[in-house]
Amino acid sequence: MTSRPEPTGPGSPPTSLSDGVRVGALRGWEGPARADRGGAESGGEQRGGGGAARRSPMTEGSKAAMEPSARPAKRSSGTAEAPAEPGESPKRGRWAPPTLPTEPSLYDGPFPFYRRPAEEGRFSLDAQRRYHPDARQLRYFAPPPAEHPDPAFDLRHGYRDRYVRRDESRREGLEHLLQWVAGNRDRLRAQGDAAGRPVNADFVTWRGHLTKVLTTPYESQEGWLLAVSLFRGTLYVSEVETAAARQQREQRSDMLQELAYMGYKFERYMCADTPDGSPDPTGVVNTNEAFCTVVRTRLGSHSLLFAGEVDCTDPRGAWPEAPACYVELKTCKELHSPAQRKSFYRHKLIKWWAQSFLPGVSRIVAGFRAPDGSVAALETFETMKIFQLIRGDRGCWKPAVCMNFCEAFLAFLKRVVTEDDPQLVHLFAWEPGSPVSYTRHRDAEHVFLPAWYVETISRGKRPD
Ligand code: 0WD
Ligand code: CA
Repeated sequence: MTSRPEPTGPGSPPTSLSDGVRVGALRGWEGPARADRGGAESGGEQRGGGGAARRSPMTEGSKAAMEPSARPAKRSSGTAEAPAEPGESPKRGRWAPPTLPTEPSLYDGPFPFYRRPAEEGRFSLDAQRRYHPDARQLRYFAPPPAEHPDPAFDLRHGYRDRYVRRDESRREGLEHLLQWVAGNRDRLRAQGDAAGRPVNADFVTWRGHLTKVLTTPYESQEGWLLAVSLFRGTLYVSEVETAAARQQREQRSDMLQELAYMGYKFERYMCADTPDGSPDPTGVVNTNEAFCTVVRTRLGSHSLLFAGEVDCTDPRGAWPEAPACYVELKTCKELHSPAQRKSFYRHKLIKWWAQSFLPGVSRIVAGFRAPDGSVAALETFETMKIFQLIRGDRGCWKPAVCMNFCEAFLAFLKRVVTEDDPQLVHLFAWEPGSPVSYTRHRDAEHVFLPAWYVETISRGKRPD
């Protein structure tokens, strides 16, 4: 990460970022699934917003959020990149590349349109981290029987001798998701795209990257770096590990590693390998294994195709269809007081909500850990009802702010990244307390769309 970035900014300085977002795109959210779900209505709408459905024009607050900030791009402490200085573009004089502010008050408008996510596909990663275009790693929700709600789980069991950890130093980027896209390219192209794009979506990314974007207005600890390339009409977004995150990963204490293990172990106690099976907590925990759902949805004017790892399905639950059938499993330190619960709602539930709301996962089941590594209580959170838990707390986060910010961020990406070239990478950086800024890179070290993918998708290009 020593290369010097190119001068930033699109061809000409934008007059207003609001060009990228139409006022109509911030209308009240709408729920019903579109005809692309075959008209099948089940499980209700993608609700979960911060209040009643409204159709109102963009508020002054959210409009202000779309205006470019006059501030120059700030150095992101998480990266070794030099920021582009206004003076680097000689013709532009004192023009500075636009930045995107993140203050919650700027995004406090009505909940934006978010289409109910539809599952487009599934894939699995096996114990050796090999990709399979099927659901072989899907597991089944198998909680302890209601008559015996006190689970006898020992979350520490097996940490020393039955734990196979994924090699996290190997950066995978979008690799497995791109494998899925490439394998489904005929279908993706056939889905009809007015622009004739080989992949019919404005954005392709991991769900986890969008989770980070959603929670940005309320995040005070960890920044992020997202690399973006425009290729054949689709923006690909792939996270780059910040220096701070890398340091944290490499220096993770044994205690933190054990805590992470306890989260995976909880999954083993709560899931079975077959629909009618029982959990086998004696097995090895192998974090190479994953089951991912690929969903398609729309946020305002942006169509999204993203994949997320999900823990299990509950085909007998109230929402048998994917992706609503999926259940997210979480562990958390036991809560002893109303103050602790309030803090949990403010700081932890926002991440849980964002992660599950994005792909339309309907339920989160939490195991509250006691100091001895047992689970003191289980609690279910319905994703769509989480806003009810927090709306009484005035200082709490708001789902609409998260979604409006995400919409503004995606509009910002569209506005900035306009050159269709998989070798050109814009690096968007954010650190708490600063606006989102970006730098441009053409060197191989930043390129993240693999050559095999570019070739595969290019080959399928329709003759002009
Ligand atoms: O290569 C990388 N640096 C990363 C790879 C960073 C982040 C994720 N991934 C991989 C994951 O292993 C998985 O294959 O991407 C896929 C998941 O993407 P996602 O669903 O978009 O990620 P996210 O929502 O952040 O995490 C979902 C689950 C986690 O569940 P919890 O309950 O912990 O949020 O994916 C797992 C984890 O179970 N997961 C990981 N497992 C091992 N190592 C990691 C990781 N670094 N990140 C997520
Ligand atoms: Ca989980």
